[in-house]
Amino acid sequence: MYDWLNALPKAELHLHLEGSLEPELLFRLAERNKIALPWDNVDALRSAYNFGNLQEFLDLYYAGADVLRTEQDFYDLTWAYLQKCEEQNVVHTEPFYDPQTHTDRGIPFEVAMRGISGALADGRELLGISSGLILSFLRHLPEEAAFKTLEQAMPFRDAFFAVGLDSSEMGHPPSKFERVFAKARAEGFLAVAHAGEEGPPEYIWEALDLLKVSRIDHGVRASEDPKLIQRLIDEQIPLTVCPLSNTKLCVFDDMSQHNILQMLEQGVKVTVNSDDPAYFGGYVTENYMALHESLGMTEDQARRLAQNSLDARLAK
Ligand code: ES4
Ligand code: ZN
Repeated sequence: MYDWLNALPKAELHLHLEGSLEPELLFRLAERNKIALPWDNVDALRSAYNFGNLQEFLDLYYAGADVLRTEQDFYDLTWAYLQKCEEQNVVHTEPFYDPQTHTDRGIPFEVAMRGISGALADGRELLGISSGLILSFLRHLPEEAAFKTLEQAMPFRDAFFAVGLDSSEMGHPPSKFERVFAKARAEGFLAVAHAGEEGPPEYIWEALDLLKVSRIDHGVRASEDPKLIQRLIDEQIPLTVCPLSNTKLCVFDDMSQHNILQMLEQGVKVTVNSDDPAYFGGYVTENYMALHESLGMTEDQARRLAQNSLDARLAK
């Protein structure tokens, strides 16, 4: 089944580039940049990948991202991810990156930008993988900081097709970013947002009604609200679901509890994605495989999920 799932042509629509930083590359970049790490080796770092919730993961994710310093580092990170895409027949990808994670530690906006965009361009040319980049705002920071980030992006307007919203969800509802999303949409960006991962269904309503998103990232808590589920079905609003992420971050106690196949059968446009594959134990094929093993996902269901991912692409 693994090989069959791997061979399915698919799109990945929920992937944080900083979350694809494998421990081996993290150590190599630390050495290249002469950065002392708090972990003795790759295994010690991997054994820290045990999370009770989203925030515990984010603390490690931001610490790991500190090894990314030069344009070449961002290129290498993105290129390693694209090679995985090629291996797993991901024919199209729409990755996020968080500019603030880097500008806030003194890395100029354009350093990360150029490294990432350069690798995506090479991915198009050399691997035939189409892509579009999503500029994602950190929601634990003030809206003012998101405005500043949008401003910094304007000289590179064409490098992005959408804005997104990620990081700590609880206490940081989409409404906090209504104005900056309005400005981004006025500039021609599409919008997506993480909502309903740890946060309540109300955050999904807000993302739809206030941020006017074209897609919801995660959205698994929608199933608590039948009216919301009906709207997602009626409007065919895609959800970018990340099964291994949800179990690693204890959104579901066990994969056997995951609701993605129930939502698929209800007619919700759900897709399968890896989120932060270096931290959550697998790339997109491993996520499909986990659904097969724990929920008995059939070949027909896998085909529909993969087709949904291709249908839900937003980048040209
Ligand atoms: C994230 Cl899993 C998840 N949720 C919210 N923000 C994130 N940033 C990176 N991974
Ligand atoms: Zn995410």
